[in-house]
Amino acid sequence: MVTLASLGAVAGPAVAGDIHGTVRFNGPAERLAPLTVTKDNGACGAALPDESLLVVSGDLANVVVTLLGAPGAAPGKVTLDQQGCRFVPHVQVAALGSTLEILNSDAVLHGVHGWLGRSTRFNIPMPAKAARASAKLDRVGVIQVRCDVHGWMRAYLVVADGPAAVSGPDGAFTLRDVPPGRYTLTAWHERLGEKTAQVTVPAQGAARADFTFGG
Ligand SMILES: [Cu+2]
Repeated sequence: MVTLASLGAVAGPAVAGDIHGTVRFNGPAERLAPLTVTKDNGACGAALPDESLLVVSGDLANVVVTLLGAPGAAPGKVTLDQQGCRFVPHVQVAALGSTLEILNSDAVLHGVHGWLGRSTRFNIPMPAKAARASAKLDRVGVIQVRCDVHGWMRAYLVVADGPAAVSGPDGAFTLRDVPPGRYTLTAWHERLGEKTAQVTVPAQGAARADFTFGG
């Protein structure tokens, strides 16, 4: 199948630039109550942090920024671990065609269930500490990962057919090696939804795109 990504790879852009940006949250961030642990307290503790909105000094983490119409990273391997009855990392991106490796660092049973919309992409019981499993990420979209044993556990895995990045604790992200051109960027957050921005990557040098959610 001919895709934009494969065409880009064949043509080989003469030059490419990085897109840098920052994601901000405007206004006071909601103070989230800890998640109550309702079972397996020996391994999971009494409460866990709610990671669904991470704002530090106005910078918003865990926003996934994607771009269409340019080649992304080659498929590789991404890892989702379970540590203290949390998924680690909470949000990540993967190139289309990558393999997801799932680990269980806990000594309790987890049931790792990946949903793309209403359809199950993988559903893997992981009973033992250091159990390993894998799944192929062969469809684009946001996979919500839940644990069928522990209802508070959530992670998000964004499978992208193009450049993609996640904002860090400082709100910063970088999309690397984007060929010159005009693009639409999409920024997605699990609670705050989507925003788009136009960006032009010049023939020489880097481009900038900033997002603001909330307020
Ligand atoms: Cu679990």
